[in-house]
Amino acid sequence: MLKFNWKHLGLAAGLSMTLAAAGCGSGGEEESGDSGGESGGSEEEQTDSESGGESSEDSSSSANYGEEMDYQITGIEAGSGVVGASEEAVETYDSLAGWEVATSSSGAMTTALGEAIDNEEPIIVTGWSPHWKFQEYDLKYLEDPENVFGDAENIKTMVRQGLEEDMPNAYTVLDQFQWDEESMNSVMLEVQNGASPQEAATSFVEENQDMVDSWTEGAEEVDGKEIELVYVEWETEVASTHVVGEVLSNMGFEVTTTPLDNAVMWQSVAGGEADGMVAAWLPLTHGDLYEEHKDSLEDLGNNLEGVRTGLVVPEYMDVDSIEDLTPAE
Ligand code: PBE
Repeated sequence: MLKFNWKHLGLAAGLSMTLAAAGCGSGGEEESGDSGGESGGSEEEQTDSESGGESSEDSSSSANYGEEMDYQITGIEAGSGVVGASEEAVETYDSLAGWEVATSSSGAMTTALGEAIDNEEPIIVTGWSPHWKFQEYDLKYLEDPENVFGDAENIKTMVRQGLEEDMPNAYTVLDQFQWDEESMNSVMLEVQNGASPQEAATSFVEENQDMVDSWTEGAEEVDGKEIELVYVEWETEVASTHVVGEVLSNMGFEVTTTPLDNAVMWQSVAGGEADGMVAAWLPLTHGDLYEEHKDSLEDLGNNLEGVRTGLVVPEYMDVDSIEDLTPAE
């Protein structure tokens, strides 16, 4: 049913919708090179290898970074909160005057990050945790003295109004669903290692029955009732949505999980086309979307505490703060 309503949502979400319809994780990089996102050319290599960790060269090497990166921050999907915050950082910090946030996809961002690290080139990405990039690479968040990216935040569950009456058992589970970073990481890691999100969710649920019991407590099984959960294809949300979906499916629900563009995800739950989502990063990352839709949604509270976003760079870069960067002009 959601499909028929997409068009009425009236958002310029064409690209993401196409990717979503293709239904595959971080695919679509080739379609998303709209405004760049590729790390700089190869001629920068020499400059950078000279700067390898010499603190005496701090100022000169950080002065070169901007130029080497073409004054571009490697972003992800255009509608994501962390891209919005990064654009605000560009407005806020004098050190980022003249910089641009190049939007692409989460998959394209991690590819660019991996390539830059292979070549020890400078790169700044719009980052967040939990994310496997921190296990895979030595990375650091740039300090954000103006607090544009906010403090640690939480991921919350939002459902459509009326869900409690229509599907009290699903409501109970969504209300009680809460886990921790380690659990989420374990599912993300399995997916990263090649399992499908469905397989990873199935084994997580099998291996964590106690946790699952605490989510389903007081909820009764149903007989094939349809429920639709929406999400965005960020690894964190792929993991949580499939785990909740698996739990509901084991209770007898016919679960559909639909990947969407961020703004469309919020709008579909607020409009009642979808039943719920477990992907709301608040108070800051999705703060605008929450403000826009909060009167039409039911907020079921945190499902994961202590997440974070910011500008992330490889450890080998001689910058610690956003203020250490140099403006383009
Ligand atoms: N993220 C992951 C999202 C929320 C979840 C940080 C990429 C965003 O920026 O909107």
